Amino acid sequence: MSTAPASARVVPTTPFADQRPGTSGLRKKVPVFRQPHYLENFVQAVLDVAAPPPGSTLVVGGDGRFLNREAVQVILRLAAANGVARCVVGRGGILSTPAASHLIRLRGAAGGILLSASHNPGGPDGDFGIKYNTANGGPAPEAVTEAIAARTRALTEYRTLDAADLPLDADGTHALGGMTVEVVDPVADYAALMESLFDFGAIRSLVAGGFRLRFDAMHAVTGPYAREILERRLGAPAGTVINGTPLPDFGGGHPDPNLTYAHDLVEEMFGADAPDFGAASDGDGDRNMILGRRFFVTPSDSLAVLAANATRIPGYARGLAGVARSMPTSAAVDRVAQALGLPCFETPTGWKFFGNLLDAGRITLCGEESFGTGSDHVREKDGLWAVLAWLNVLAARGEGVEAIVRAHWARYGRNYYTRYDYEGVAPDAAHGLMAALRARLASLPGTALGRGMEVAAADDFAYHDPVDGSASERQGIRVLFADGSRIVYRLSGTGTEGATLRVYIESYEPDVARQSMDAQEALRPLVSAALSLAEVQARTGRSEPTVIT
Ligand code: VG1
Ligand code: CO
Repeated sequence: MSTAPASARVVPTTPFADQRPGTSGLRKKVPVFRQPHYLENFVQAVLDVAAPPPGSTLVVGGDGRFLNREAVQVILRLAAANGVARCVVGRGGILSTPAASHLIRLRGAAGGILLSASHNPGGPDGDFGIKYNTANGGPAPEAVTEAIAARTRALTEYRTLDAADLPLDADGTHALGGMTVEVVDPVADYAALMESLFDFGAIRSLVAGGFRLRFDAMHAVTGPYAREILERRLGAPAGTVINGTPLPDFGGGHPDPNLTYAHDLVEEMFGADAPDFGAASDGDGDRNMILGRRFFVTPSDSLAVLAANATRIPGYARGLAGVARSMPTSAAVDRVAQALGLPCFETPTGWKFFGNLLDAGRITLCGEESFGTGSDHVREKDGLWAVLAWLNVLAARGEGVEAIVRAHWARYGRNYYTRYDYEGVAPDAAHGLMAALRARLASLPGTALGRGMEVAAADDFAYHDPVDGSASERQGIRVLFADGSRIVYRLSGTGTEGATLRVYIESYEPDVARQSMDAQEALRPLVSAALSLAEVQARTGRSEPTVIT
């Protein structure tokens, strides 16, 4: 145990007006975070609001992006000066978001401070982010993030220590002022949790039998996790994990697992000698993309397929308590819930809204259309968990990805789905578009947006948490049609430049003979109705979206 000389110090500061957490914590450009006192202010606000009781532990770690290392040292000094008893830190300051969530729960920590801007690019001009998770391992609920935002605007000083940086690249224990800092293997506990949920023997046999898989870690945090689990524990050949070395700038790419950004993987999976299964994860390891040979599984379908097949996985063999999806996520999982007689909840966008339902044991699986899938094993979405769940189902059923999804559609119907993102829109234009839609909501029911497209209902989604009764209003505009088709409009809460408008479009197709269309083709009339209803081109000046998923 080494002892760093340390003396506490109170630093006067002026509050920052722009430290309001969004969908998933505070996300800003790196130069914003590098302003003097900026990070310290936010961390002090978190510590003031969290007020960890005497003797408590905090978990600290991040996805390894630019500024991660420096930020961890700053957080440790503030935690020590604020009387935190112990900090558990991933070696090298690294923890994937789901691994951090697990560690908080495993150690009975009061909470955790997670450093990531998820799928946003990193580097000196890229994005950085910081998020507070509570004792359940999940993102702080809205009441807490609101209190943190209020505190950031009121702070006039923060407490830190004058102490040298701690050596975080080897496991071990250090003293920092009166606090103990424990540096741990970021992978071991998480890998053990995965092994407790899934049939590793069956997956090992599948792989040994010649089933070929590829995992793209996108130079982000999951590289070491995937190598340990897929290559070492499940016996996949070396090289199964590509882009497996985490880099502070993710190799210059967007660590975003979708068809646009995971290009190395997509090229291989849609190429001549494609493996049987492909997957990718994002910057902090909580997202996942699942591919079969020349076949893309939408995240909404992935959730539905996993719900329908959950009892084939040892960790879920006793069945599911219920399921949940975020509002813009397709209703594919609702059909499964209906067939299985399971409760199904519709929550606002963002994982924090699943926390109460998971804690109360009302749901077991949940997911979002934005490549997020997870369960009650942690309180974050979990990219590698989803990959292992799929591998377990594939091993148990002995069928391929495409065959399983097509059989699923044949039984439950297919929800065609797409999302249009307009990034970097002038904020006034984006807010104006939403305001104009809101103003028309009452007059929409009964109007036809095109042939056979009569609006059945329209609203601005409001959520009433069935566990604690809290209300979240204005969570996105829904335009609903009698045949189950939907259009949803909302503004992103994770962007760092201008506003991002998201338009989500879905239709339902029960007829097997009509389930093999290209999704863009199938949704064309609904997409054009959605864009003209909101006057997207006139209001944003954009004739094309930035990204289509
Ligand atoms: C986006 C997604 C949302 C997800 C959030 C955080 O939010 O739409 O579903 O929960 O990112 O994901 P928004 O507000 O930009 O639409 V990530 O992997 O932070 O952690
Ligand atoms: Co993420």
